[in-house]
Amino acid sequence: MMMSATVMPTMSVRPVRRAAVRSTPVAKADGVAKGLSLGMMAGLASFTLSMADANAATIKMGDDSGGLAFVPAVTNAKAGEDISFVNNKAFPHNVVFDGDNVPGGVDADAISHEALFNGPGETYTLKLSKPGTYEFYCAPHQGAGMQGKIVIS
Ligand SMILES: [Cu+2]
Repeated sequence: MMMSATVMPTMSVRPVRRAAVRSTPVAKADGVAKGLSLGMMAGLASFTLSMADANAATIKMGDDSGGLAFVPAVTNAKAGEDISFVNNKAFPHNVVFDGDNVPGGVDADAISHEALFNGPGETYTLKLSKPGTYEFYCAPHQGAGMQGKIVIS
């Protein structure tokens, strides 16, 4: 009973104070608040973008000038990270992991994408959980040396 009696007066004072502050510089105060929250949102957006970049690797199939290559030829990634092969130029391409050149116990067929990519931008995303070196090639262009490596740490 005593406590609620002491709390009541302070609670009734607060709305009065706020109203007094707002009555003079309303526009300015709102402008600052909006600017701040927009800035914070922009910061948050760029933070999440950079986080996404840090957790994904992209390998182009065909270099930008139409060369028969995976770009980059060697990709370093972390276990469990998204690794995306993106069809770029000079397709059709595919991604065949070499059973003799993947870490022991890894099923090379299961991580390969033998179906051909025929359209620009077609993407194959996989995750590799076992550390080590994974070598792959493009079957149609193996003779031309279209091959690459992923090193998982
Ligand atoms: Cu190819």
